[in-house]
Amino acid sequence: MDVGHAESVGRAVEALKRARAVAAITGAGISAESGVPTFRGPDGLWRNFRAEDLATPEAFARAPGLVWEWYRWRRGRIAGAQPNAGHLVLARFEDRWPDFALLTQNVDGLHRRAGSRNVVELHGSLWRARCTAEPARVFDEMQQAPGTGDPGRVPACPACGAPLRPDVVWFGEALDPAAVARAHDAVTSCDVLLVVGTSAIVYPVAALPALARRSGATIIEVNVDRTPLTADADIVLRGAAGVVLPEVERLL
Ligand code: BJW
Repeated sequence: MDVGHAESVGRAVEALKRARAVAAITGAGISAESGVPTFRGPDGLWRNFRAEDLATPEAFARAPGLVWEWYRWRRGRIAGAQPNAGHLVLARFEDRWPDFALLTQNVDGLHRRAGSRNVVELHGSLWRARCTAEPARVFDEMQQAPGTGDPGRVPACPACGAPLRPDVVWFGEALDPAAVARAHDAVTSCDVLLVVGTSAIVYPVAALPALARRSGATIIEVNVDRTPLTADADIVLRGAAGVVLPEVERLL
């Protein structure tokens, strides 16, 4: 460990030891070490697929079969993935801080599989489908909605027959207001906000660290690269989440 990094880890540990309330925002980078592709960056999904063709309501209206195929392919990759050391540390943080809030942009479900219970899935979940005619009709884990795993099929709502769609948030769509309200509560009431493995460019989540900072929180960024947040973070821990988070936990 280089001296600068060791010093930053030490500062992060001190801030966390003093904190009464802690929250974390995570992005695709935390699942990268589990083998789940990120969106941006050299091997990111958006290098091979266009967001406009797959992750917008217009794309689904144009080609629902293609969009379902893409989500089935991603579910296949994620089904074989395991939570990594980074997910596990954040799951254990719930025991250390009873109000620990985990705000994730990820739709892969790996935080829950790692044991986190207080998870706000701000961009939805790959493992749920919902009715396009009645959005309140959500089918958990695909079990209650037959056909969501069948290749080449646009599954139908078992209640009304309308097409089902993945229960995720696409570009141009509003996030669930209840989830956003929980995220706002968490970032405005925490003493420390960890921002882990996100490019910090997709709104409205990208606005949360600034809100936390205005509310007095210390911002700790964990990322392998610089992001637009880096300059405004109080402490930057440069490295892989699955390495850095266990380093921090060991010293707590
Ligand atoms: C590691 C690592 C390791 C790698 N360890 N680190 C204001 C300003 C500008 C634009 C907008 C704005 N408000 C809204 C917009 C438009 C848009 C937006 O933000 N666009 C930007 C791109 C500019 N936002 C929206 O459209 C949102 N909706 C909205 O605002 O609605 C308003 C509205 C109100 C009322 C009515 C109607 C509308 C919705 C955004 C939805 C995003 N959806 C996606 C797809 C989800 C479903 C799916 O998975 O298929 O969410 S896009 C994609 O990006 C996905 C992610 O959750 C999200 C963020 O990506 P993330 O997690 O940061 O991943 P990467 O790949 O970008 O970064 C990985 C990072 O990890 C990198 O930094 C690496 O360095 C790092 N890393 N390995 C640590 N081992």
